[in-house]
Amino acid sequence: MQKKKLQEIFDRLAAAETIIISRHIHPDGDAVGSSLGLAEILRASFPEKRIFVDNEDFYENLAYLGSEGEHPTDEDYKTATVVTVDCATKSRISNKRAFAGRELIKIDHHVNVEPFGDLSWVEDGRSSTCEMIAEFALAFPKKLVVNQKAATLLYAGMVTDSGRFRYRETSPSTLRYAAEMMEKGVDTQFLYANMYLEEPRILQFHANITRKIQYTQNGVAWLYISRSFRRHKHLTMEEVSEVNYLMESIRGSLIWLAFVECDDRSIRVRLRSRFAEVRGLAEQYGGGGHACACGATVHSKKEAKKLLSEADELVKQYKSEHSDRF
Ligand SMILES: [Mn+2]
Repeated sequence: MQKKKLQEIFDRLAAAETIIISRHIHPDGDAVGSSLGLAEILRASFPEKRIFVDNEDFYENLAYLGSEGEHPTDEDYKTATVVTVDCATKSRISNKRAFAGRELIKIDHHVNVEPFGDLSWVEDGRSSTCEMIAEFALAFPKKLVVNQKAATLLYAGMVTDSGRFRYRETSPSTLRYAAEMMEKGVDTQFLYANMYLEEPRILQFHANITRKIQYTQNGVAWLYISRSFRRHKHLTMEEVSEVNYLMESIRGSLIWLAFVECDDRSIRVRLRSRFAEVRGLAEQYGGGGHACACGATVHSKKEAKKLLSEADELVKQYKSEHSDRF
């Protein structure tokens, strides 16, 4: 079944003259790694094809992974096979022209809440889309070339989306594919220096904000970052959105949330958890994602409070049923 799917994808890509790759908006390491990584594999394997990566937003904080290069014209789309990677829904594709191609292939590891495309390979249990792209490439060793650059991009996405191989979706094959990428000469020291080193001003922000972590009765840890605070401290949305990781190792806090006020005053909620799943909760607030890492949006502090109390209820319930697990 799996083999047949990979073969089908390979056949369509091998037959295409032009291939255009897009990913989700507000990209993370997996979105950038899988889009640029797949493009690099296809360029190295099929030098005669025209391969583009086409998205409408950029990624300052991931610029070290490289840029997309030249973008396709409307004319290019007419004969193109479009591939979307790491993107669950149409509205999250960072490309309004994604459906202007001849056909569309969806490759993703989020829950398939909105199936789309002429062909799709979606497995929500996988730790990253990069892992799937690695599997795809390694399935055709005689035909697909994974060079050092492609391996570095895919490895970057595997490391970031799996929380350095800690999250529950990390499987034996995740590690095998990561090892295969390392064999191709990934410069892990360069990658980690870019992924995990902080500017002193960000460290200062983390120190300040850590003091402001609050807890609900049953241990949901949460932070609220207002628009004025963000502006006053000259922080970008991306910089403040990363505060979740400050709360991820608090004993007893099985769910942790960051509320971040956007410029339009809507409030972005980033939900993370261990053991107790939060995706259902995110979905109630127009969001989604993975079982233990997802996002949603609320429109008032009152609604934020409601979400918080529902998260608290989830922790309470989980703790009452699994007193041996945390
Ligand atoms: Mn991903």
